[in-house]
Amino acid sequence: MLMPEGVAIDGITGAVSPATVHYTKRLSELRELFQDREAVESEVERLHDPIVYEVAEYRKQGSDIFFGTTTMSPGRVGSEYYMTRGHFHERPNAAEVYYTQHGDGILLLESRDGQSENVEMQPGSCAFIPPGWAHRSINTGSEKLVFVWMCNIAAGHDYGDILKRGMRKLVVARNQLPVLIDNPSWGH
Ligand code: M6P
Ligand code: ZN
Repeated sequence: MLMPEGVAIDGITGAVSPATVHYTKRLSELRELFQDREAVESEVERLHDPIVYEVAEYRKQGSDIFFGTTTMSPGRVGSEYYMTRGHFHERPNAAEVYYTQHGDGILLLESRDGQSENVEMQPGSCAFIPPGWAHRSINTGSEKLVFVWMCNIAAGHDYGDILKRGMRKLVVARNQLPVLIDNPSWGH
């Protein structure tokens, strides 16, 4: 029998305690996400392959839900802000919830047929990600972006489609402020 347990989540660092999985994604692992590949290489060099985001999970076998945090560093590659890979869920009926604890960001969503939506991420905002929508988070602030997520344990991550076609919108800095623009290489 699974036993109840309190899990501490630090709203500033995103630390989950106890956590069952923890991983980091560095810029060199995320090269393909950014438009300006030369800028990626020079930032990898200049910042010694910085951590773009970290994920800490709490997952128990025998449960149908799991949860955790994603903690994103502030930063940009050229004019594009740091982002997660973005994925669809493999399971067609699997939704997800993102509850932002710290920082400022944009949650970009995209349906299979290319409809684009976005939800602001700021402390206290809780985003509902419906089944069938790819989701990518972007840190548009100058501090860490920390959010708690929760979804079905069997939701599954489908990265391939978003990696191949990119997302329809890019989030870029214009006069130091985030704006959404059309992705010129979307679908290519
Ligand atoms: C959120 C959740 C995780 C996901 C993470 C990083 O925290 O949706 O399931 O793994 O973001 O996003 P990605 O896996 O797309 O890089
Ligand atoms: Zn997801």
